[in-house]
Amino acid sequence: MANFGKVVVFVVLLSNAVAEISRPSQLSCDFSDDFCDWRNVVAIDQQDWFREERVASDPFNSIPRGVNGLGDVFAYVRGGQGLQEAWLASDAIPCQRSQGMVAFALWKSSISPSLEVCIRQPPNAAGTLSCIARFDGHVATEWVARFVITPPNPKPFQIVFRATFFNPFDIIAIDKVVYEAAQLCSS
Ligand SMILES: [Ca+2]
Repeated sequence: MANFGKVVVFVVLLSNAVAEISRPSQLSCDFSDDFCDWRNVVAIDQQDWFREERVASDPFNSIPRGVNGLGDVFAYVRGGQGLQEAWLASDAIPCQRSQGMVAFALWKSSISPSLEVCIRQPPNAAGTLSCIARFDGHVATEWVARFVITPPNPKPFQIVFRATFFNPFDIIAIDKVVYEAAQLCSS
């Protein structure tokens, strides 16, 4: 019975485990090789983030190149039928003693979808996100630089990019993510 209890505890821990970063730069990512310490979330949302050097739904909705031109891979997600969300979540940040910053390049293929930068706390929480910035509306059909200040946070949390779509042809892409924070706390 004691062993059975241990197995149950282990499985529960495993299913809720989120890797923890030790340096802010682990979340700085250009997506050239992989998603670094960012994870495509499944089950909670409806769409998935992928990596590609160009993507097109139709002549009006395309991301024809990365920030540094064709061949420069970025992360992107497309809409689907009806209201669709796609989350890209960081590994857990143990805590942030002072203000931090997330900077990134954004390309939104049309006006309707939005990209939010959110806090998920505690890590892997199933509930609603607490979003600190939202990028929507008019677009430049080009890569644009964006940044968000992340407030001090005394407990472990994740940063989540949440894309929200209403149109299956829309695309949102991000690249050159940089996360800076003066001090993380060791847990
Ligand atoms: Ca997903």
